[in-house]
Amino acid sequence: MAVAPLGPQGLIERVLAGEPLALARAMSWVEELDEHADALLAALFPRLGNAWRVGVAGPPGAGKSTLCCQLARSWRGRGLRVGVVAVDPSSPLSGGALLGDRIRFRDLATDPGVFIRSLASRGSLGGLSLAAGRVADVLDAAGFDVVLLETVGMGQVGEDVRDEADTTVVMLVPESGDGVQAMKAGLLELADVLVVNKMDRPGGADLLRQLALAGARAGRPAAGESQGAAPAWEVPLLGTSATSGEGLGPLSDALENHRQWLRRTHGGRAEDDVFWRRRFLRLAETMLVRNFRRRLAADAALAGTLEAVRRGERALGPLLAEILERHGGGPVAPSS
Ligand SMILES: Nc1nc2c(ncn2[C@@H]2O[C@H](COP(=O)(O)OP(=O)(O)O)[C@@H](O)[C@H]2O)c(=O)[nH]1
Ligand SMILES: [Mg+2]
Repeated sequence: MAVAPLGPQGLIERVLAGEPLALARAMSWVEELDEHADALLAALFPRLGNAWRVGVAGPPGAGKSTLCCQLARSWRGRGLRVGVVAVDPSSPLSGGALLGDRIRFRDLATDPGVFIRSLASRGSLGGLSLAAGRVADVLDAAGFDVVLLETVGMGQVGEDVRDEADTTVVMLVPESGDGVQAMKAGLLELADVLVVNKMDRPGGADLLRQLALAGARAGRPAAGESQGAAPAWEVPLLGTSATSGEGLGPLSDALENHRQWLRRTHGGRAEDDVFWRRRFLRLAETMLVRNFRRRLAADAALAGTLEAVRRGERALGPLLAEILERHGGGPVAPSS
C-alpha cells in the first residue's frame, strides 16, 4: 500500500491521537529538526507539560534498560501510558545494545500504551539530549503519562538529560567502580533518587554502605532553582536487582514521592513558568542555530572570505559582525 506523503497538518492530528506511525515520523522530524519540525513543534507546544519525565542515568551495562522495562510494566499495570526514549551515544544505530533493548522490550513493543524510541549517536542539532527532550515533547503532547529517558549519565549528556527530566534516577553498580569515583564524575549530583543495582552481585551491599557513609543523601534545592522556604528533597538511596525485580517497589514509591514533592514545590508542570520558559528558550536557540547554519551553508562567498581572514587580509571581528548581520535572524527559505 502506498503511503501518501504527510505534511505537518495531517500529521498533527494523528500524533495527538497517539498513532504509532505518526509518532515515529514526528519524532524523526523533531530529532533532525527538518523544515516540517517547526510547524509540528508549534502545534505541540501548548500541549506540553502533562507527562512526568523520568530520567534513568548510569554507566553502560548498569541495568538501565532492564529497569526501564520493569518500571514501564508496573506503570502499564496501573493503566498509565509510557514512553521510553533511550539515548546512547556509545551505541551506533545498528549496535548490539539497541538490539538487546529491542529484545528486552519485546512484550512492551506490541502494547499500544507503550512507545519506545532509541536515539543513536548520529549528530542531532543541539546535541543528543536536546533531541531526546524534543522527542519526549512529542510523547508528552500525544498524552503519554510517563516518559522514561534512559541515558549514560556521564558528563554533559548526563547534565543535559537531568535538565530534561523531572525526576532523575542515578544508577550505580558494583562493577562500575567505587562510589567515590562516581561522585567525582558528578553523577551523584544529578540524582533525585540514587540506586545501587545488581544487589545480587558481590559488592552491592558494600557500595550501598559506602555511598551512605559518603553522605550521598545530602539534600539539594529543587531543580537548581531557588525555592524560598520549600523543604529540600532528601535523595533516597536504594538497592535494587532489576532482573529479579527486587527493590522495585520501594523505588517506585521513591519516584512517586519525588513527583509529589515536585507538585508541592513547583505546582503541576502546566503551571510551572520555569518549565515553559526553559522549553521555549531551548527551542528558540536550537532553531536559531539551525537557520544560521543553513544560511551559512548557502553562502557561496563565505569560503573566499574565510581564506582572506586566514591570509591576514581581513580582520575576523568585522567579518563576524558582517556575517551575523547577514545571516543571523529571520526565517530561512525551505531547502528545495
Ligand atoms: N545480575 C544482575 N544482572 C542485571 C541486573 N540488572 C541488569 N542486569 C543485566 O545486566 C546487563 C546489562 O543490562 P542493561 O539493562 O542492558 O544495562 P544498560 O546498559 O544500563 O541499559 C544485562 O545482561 C542485564 O540482564 C541485576 O540487577 N542483576
Ligand atoms: Mg540500555
